[in-house]
Amino acid sequence: MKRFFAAIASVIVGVAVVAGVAIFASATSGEPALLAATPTGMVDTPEGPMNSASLELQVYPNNSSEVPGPTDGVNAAYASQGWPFYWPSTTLQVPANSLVTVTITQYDSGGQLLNPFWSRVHGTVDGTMTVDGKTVTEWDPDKVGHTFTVHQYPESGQPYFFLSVPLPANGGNAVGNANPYVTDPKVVTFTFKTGAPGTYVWNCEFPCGDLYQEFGGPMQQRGWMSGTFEVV
Ligand SMILES: [Cu+2]
Repeated sequence: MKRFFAAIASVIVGVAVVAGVAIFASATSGEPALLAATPTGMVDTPEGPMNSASLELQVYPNNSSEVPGPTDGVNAAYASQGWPFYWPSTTLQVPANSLVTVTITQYDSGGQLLNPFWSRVHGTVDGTMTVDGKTVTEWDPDKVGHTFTVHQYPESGQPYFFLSVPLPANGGNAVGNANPYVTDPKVVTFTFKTGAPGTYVWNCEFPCGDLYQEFGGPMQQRGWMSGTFEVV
């Protein structure tokens, strides 16, 4: 009988630990609300007519009264420390088998990438992006603010997908905590094709965080410099 109660007690403790970890993880992960691309109708492509959609994001050097950024749970600490973040969400969704155009308005400063691979555009139509209306295939690796880099989970059950663009750095008062934000942010646009549905992750490859060669802290935090990228 004693053994029976000990077994029951250990199961209850086990369940409590798992539930506790789940609650802690969900409370601290701060998964932002879903941001789905806006459908923009059919367009002609060399492969025939295709659905299209658009998505708009901003990158800020720090939160402010103008743009609060994520503030729930663990995010409150990042917000008070003035880390940069993608906005309005890092939980992104785009349609499958479509031509998707993303516009990112970049208000932050920057510096040198650790690896110049990330200074080049990868995975867009024609391998290009535009910066303030000008078409380019790369950016000076010493003047990058952030990158938007979508990649595959290490699994083979879904289509391969890889996309990466560098976001040019601003100079001037974008350095450090900038309030007000620069009035002439860098506007980056790029277009890519999606295939069959899949679930991917994205992050920034510029060392803009804390710890681990500045790849820790907000760099690995949903709502800041990483998120999910769903093709549906
Ligand atoms: Cu970054």
